[in-house]
Amino acid sequence: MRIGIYGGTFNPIHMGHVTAARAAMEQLALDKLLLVPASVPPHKVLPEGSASADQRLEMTTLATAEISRKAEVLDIELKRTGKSYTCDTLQELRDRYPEDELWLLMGSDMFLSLHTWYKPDVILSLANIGAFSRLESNEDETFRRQKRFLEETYGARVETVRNDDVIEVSSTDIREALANGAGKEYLPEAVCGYILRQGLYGTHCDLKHLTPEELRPIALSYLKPKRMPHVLGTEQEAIRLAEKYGADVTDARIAALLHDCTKKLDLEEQLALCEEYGIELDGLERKALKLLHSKTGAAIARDVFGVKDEIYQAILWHTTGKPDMTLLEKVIYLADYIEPTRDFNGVDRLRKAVYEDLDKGLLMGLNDTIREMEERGNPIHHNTLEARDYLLRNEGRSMKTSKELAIMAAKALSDKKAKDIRVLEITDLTTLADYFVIATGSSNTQINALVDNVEKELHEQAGEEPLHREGYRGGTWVLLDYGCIAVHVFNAENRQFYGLEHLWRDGKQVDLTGVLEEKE
Ligand code: DGI
Ligand code: FE
Ligand code: FE
Repeated sequence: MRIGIYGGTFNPIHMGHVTAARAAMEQLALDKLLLVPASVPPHKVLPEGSASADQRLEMTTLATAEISRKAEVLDIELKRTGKSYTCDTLQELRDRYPEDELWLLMGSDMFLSLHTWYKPDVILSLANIGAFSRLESNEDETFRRQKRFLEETYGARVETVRNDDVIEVSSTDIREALANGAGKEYLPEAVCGYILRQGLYGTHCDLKHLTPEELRPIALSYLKPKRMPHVLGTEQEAIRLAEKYGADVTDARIAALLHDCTKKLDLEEQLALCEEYGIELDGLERKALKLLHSKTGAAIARDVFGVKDEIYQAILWHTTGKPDMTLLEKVIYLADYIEPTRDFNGVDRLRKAVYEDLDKGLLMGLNDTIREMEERGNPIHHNTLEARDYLLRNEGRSMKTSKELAIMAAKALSDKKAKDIRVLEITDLTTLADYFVIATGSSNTQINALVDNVEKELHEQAGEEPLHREGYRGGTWVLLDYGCIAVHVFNAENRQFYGLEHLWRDGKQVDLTGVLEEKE
């Protein structure tokens, strides 16, 4: 592996570093780039508003989003006590990567003075050098002379990295500009957001009244770099959905930008936030890390960014959903689910459904989540189930005709091996029901199992619940009444005795051939 090592104070890391790092990765064909923030000597008094070591580490991590997925941040120099020498860092990395090529990256000033560093011979025996060149003609000559000198004196291997996109700016310039309300264009987006939210380098930002454009960099600064495309994708999808279905686009964007703002926190940190914000948790939530970030994220959105209640709720319910969701809640739940970077199996089917009918898409999304949780053996949160059941109840009723329900019931009976299944249409004969579904079970146990299965299938497929269920004559006749259909299951003797089919002989018998598999 070819590993680049790029050290610096990174106070703050800026686009000059980013373009240099990109050029090095490409021209040296690096497989990995390690960014190593340097420790600042303790005797150096830092001006007020300076970044702490942890803050520089965090900003450097955020900047990798604009460098490469192969870029990582190492805190070895920050962790070390006392003065950090490059040769020590390289030795540590050599121990960690004994088989790999190490490439120490540096700017031209550093490169031209490399022979004056502490133990240059050790440095040059441990690593090759990637020196950034600015392509100025007079520099070229000094560069070549230094390269030859290092090669001849230390047997060094030196490559020049041409940085054509060079950005001539120093961290000092940027700190000064930031204090005067400028300089943002020199910073990676999330780094800028981090500085503003932490009020570093003399910046001031009112977090409570941000437009989506102002919020975006700040929202990104809460994320791991690999999650940033997801949140940006969710914002774009939320805009499209809000426009199509008439939700407030600004609210949707703000909710989307903040919806996963606590996603990177671990269980301990999540629980600490729950404590801080007085968030009550049930048993499942206390153990399921993934269910906590929507609650803590909503709390941060309200507390830090002062979002209105509609946005708070949309973030709060974005992971599980809940019964009777608002338009904005549905938009955020689904934007999160189908945004452009999602690529799970079935995502296109779900996207199509969401743009055909928001509730149809919501039902499909909830069902997909439930199925996935079942397959993985994860417990399903009651809000997820209730969200699904609510939609089934409200949609199922208007979507399924009583005939479809009757046939669904007949199938449920047939699946459990009921005998002699009949469906009678009695719409015109009585207001009792539209259809009777009649079947025979061989024992009380089977009769109950048959009725249980009808109840289960109509619940799951149509969200229908019986108005009542009654057992007569010691369970030899059970009636399940759905209002529009009534399901009767008898034993053979009682079926004959009551003769419902005879009583309702003016009803039309529904042809079940092709609907039920013929069973003896
Ligand atoms: O935060 P994202 O990854 O963008 O998406 P999300 O907030 O919808 O979270 C998805 C995760 O949440 C997914 O890994 C499954 C989990 N989840 C969603 N509903 C339930 C659930 N986990 C359990 N145990 N039970 C649920 O009902
Ligand atoms: Fe989430
Ligand atoms: Fe998300």
